[in-house]
Amino acid sequence: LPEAPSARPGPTAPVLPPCPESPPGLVGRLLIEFTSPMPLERVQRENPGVLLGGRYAPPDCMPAQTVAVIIPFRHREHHLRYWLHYLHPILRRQRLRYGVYVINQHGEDTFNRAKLLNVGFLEALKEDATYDCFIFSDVDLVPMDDRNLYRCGDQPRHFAIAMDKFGFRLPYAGYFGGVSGLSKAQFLRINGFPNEYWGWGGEDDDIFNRISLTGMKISRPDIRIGRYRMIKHDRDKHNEPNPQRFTKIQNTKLTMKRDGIGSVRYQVLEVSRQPLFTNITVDIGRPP
Ligand code: UDH
Repeated sequence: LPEAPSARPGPTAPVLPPCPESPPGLVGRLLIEFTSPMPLERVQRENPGVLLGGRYAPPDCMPAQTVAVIIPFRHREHHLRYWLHYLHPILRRQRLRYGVYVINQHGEDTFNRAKLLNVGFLEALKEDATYDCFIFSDVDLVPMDDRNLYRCGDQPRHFAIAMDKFGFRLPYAGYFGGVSGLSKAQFLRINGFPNEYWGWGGEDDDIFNRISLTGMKISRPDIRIGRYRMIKHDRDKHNEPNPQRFTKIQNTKLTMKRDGIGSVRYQVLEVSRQPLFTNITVDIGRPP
């Protein structure tokens, strides 16, 4: 494999000033719609500054963090095109140094979102050990406001707090689904995410429990800024609601010690650097 572009200046590059705390040039509320088809060629043409593998760094300043955006994925190419179309320009305006990783579950066994996110954390770090902030985003969620900054803070962050499908409100106080962000240290402190939630549901509540049990608190944007559009879709095959989820989330305190980033087993089948993202196809096994 050719060396990954690091989106970092080389040794001879001039020293850049630190990026400002609030990025200038944000536009605020955005018009997001999913009606016209979105060819990848167009997205590529409109994002010439994005390097192979979906890497980007602002040309004129040095960001404080390096952000890996991790997307759990299977058979959602059409959603991914919209996501790339909307997110790359937003992340660029936010003056982030970032890379986009699509973690593609191989085969047709039951989907496992949280395990894919664990894989993304480890594989992104293998590619660039300087990643210190991880944003975990579903492929079908697009922020409606670019002031919702995709970066990490002193507490784990929940970004998708006002989704259209929930009437632009949190569905419940402990909701941590959709789009979230943890620094490397925060992620390791909770032993990463659970690997044992197969099928739909519960894994986000388990992550919420892990955060609370380690004494951290969720940080959230203003409700007017944390708005999201979700691309409408039917339930996927092989991601049926997991009937075990209700009992499993009662036991996070016991399970989080043995099940997490320290115990994840998988096999990477392919890493391919596309113009707008890095695709990692992985065999994560199947439920016991
Ligand atoms: N995902 C895939 N492929 C799959 C399943 C899930 O890529 O086959 C990823 C994708 O990033 C998705 C995320 O996992 O955004 C979460 O899965 P989801 O979109 O199925 O979860 P959500 O709660 O929807 O958004 C549940 C089914 C809703 C059906 C509603 C019918 N009106």
